Amino acid sequence: MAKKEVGIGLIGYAFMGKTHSNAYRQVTRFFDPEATPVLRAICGRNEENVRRAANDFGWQGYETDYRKLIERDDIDIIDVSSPGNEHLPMAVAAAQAGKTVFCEKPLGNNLTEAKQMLEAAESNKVVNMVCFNYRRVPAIALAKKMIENGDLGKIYHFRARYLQDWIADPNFPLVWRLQKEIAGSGTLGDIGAHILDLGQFLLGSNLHTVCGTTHTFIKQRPLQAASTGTAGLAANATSEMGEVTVDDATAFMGYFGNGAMGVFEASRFAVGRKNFNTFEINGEKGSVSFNFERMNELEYFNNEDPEDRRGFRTIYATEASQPYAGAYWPPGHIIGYEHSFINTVYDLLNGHASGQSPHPDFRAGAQVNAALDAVEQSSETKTWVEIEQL
Ligand code: SOE
Repeated sequence: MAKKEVGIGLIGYAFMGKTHSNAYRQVTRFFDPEATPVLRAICGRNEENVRRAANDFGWQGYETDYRKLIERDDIDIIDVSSPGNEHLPMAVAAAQAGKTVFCEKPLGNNLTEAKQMLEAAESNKVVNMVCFNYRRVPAIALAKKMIENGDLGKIYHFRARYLQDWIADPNFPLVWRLQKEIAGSGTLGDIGAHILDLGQFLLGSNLHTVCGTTHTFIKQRPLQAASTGTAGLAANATSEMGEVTVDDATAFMGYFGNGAMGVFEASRFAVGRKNFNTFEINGEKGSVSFNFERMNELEYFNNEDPEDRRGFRTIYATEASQPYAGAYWPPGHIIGYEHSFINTVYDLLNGHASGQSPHPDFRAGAQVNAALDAVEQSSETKTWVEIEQL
């Protein structure tokens, strides 16, 4: 029987707009979700750009006002993939209109905003989900399954580093991700949020206390030229300078509710590291280690192997018996970055059809915001900070 069609309205047409568009287009080629997405309209303020995006990414049409998009009766899911300062009004309006809301990370630009979004989603009883796409990388989902299965036993350490280098050049322009009023924070909220979320997801426990620092290496940068393209992270510079108002790098440590120690580092100044999203988890029975730049592999050490055979082994997360992997190619025929979004959208569509919010819901997203705010507070006060538990 044909599945029920569900109308999608996507706000944002840059990097994330492109990854999400591709996911809605591809999902039914690999999965059989309980609702079939129809790409009704993509939304952005610049009409020329959004018209081009609608055409390039395969949308039926476009809107230039998000309120109009949300009002449309043929749209059931509102996808907020705009810069952070717009998440709050858009997600709240979508929830008030009774739509399923799917929002890019971090949920809010701070905890106060995230709480308002959580309240709107819960009081209007709408399905809600935050796009922390790395949760659905098959190797990471496999690590989660192994931890839940008790394969690592009691967890002692979660150690994560998310390193990039795309702003290491001091002449790289002042794009929106470097402006506090738009992005909320810098590396902390952009990529630190991912490793925080992964720690809380994989350990099944929230960070409770934190001590950390944030740092800005380059305080002035050339302003961005209007000629800059819309997809990806590249941008052109002008000769005029402006102030960088967010952090370039952060490091923090803390304790999870289950007693495990967490150590986190995120930087966009790690030259040579492109999307080096890594973690290692050590438990009483074994360890797992992951690096996104080799995203189809999970390193596993089993401390219960015979002593003379012990060592880290590489598991290829491409077996049909492993999470999500069976939807794609035969074992060993690897997948890429875009598939993490396809897997996420698959779960979103099933969540919409069943009325159950898939993980991570707005509560989990707001919990990440609570930890991000606590890191900033710790950096300012040079003290340990208790993280509010939602
Ligand atoms: C830029 O740092 C960025 O695109 C992030 O915004 C994404 O969330 C991350 O997955 C890749 O890098």
